[in-house]
Amino acid sequence: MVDNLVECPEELAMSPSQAAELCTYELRDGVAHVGLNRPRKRNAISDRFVEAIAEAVGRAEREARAAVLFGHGEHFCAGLDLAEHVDKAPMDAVAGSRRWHQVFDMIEHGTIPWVCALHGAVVGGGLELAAATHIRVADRSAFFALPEGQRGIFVGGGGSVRVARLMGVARMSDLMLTGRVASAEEAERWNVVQYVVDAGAALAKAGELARKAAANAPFSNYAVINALPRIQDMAKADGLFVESFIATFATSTPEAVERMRAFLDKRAPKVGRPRDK
Ligand code: 1HE
Repeated sequence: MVDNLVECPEELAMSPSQAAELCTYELRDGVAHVGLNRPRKRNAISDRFVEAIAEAVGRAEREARAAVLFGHGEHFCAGLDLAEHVDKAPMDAVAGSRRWHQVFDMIEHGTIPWVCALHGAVVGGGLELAAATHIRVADRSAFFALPEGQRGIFVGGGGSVRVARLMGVARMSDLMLTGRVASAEEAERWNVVQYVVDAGAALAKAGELARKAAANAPFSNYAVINALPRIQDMAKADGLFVESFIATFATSTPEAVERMRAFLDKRAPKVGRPRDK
């Protein structure tokens, strides 16, 4: 699934309890709930924290049909752990960035959909992490920034690809050049989040959305999170060609046949109008 996966360096290997301290994990109704758990440092992501995220993501992939990612404490995530990063040699910094890419790729192009619940700071690498998930819910306390320019660094967790695709290069350049901080409402208008809810309500909403996604056919979900973004990278004719093959394969699966029959036999619900939901 993940290209060129590099093993976790030995010095970063953690016991399950050490990883659990940094990332909480709970399986509810087939949905994994992964909580960033370093609130005293505003969930700033250190090398060990990246490995804890990798471990939780791997477990969710094995056990769940969908997952929710959220932050414990007052903020979703303050991005890269600057205290650790400040002393890094260039080769360690590049290896760290590449490891973020691998772990975030496990989320973006894995086998299950991820819904992110955002509140407080969604900053730098925190925004890059959120951008690797498939659906983002922000509560009204959430604020979005890319202060890399102010810190003298650059995005290194996939932001130049994922965040730029969500909000566009012009908006991303503005955030990075001027230190602009966006509200939850702006983030929704900019295509960064798909839902804005009242303060404190993001986790419940994310859980509700994840349960809906978990009820889909796993192959359909797999195609949405793996084929759809790849097709955007293709030429139009290539994308249409690939789409036909995926659609044909999906149609031939026993689960699709049963799901279509269930609708025809009136055993499955109709599509409701927006106000019915
Ligand atoms: C940190 C970090 C961090 C907090 N690395 N230690 N990210 C940033 O540039 C964001 C920097 N953080 C902030 O602007 C603020 O901390 C927040 C707006 C997120 C939260 O403010 P607040 O008032 O709730 O918390 P605080 O008092 O600033 O921070 C509490 C502690 O967390 C404090 O440590 P303490 O020892 O004084 O208690 C902070 O130093 C610590 N802390 N954020 C390390 N980021 C792969 S490339 C990605 C590149 C980036 O992500 S660049 C963006 C980095």
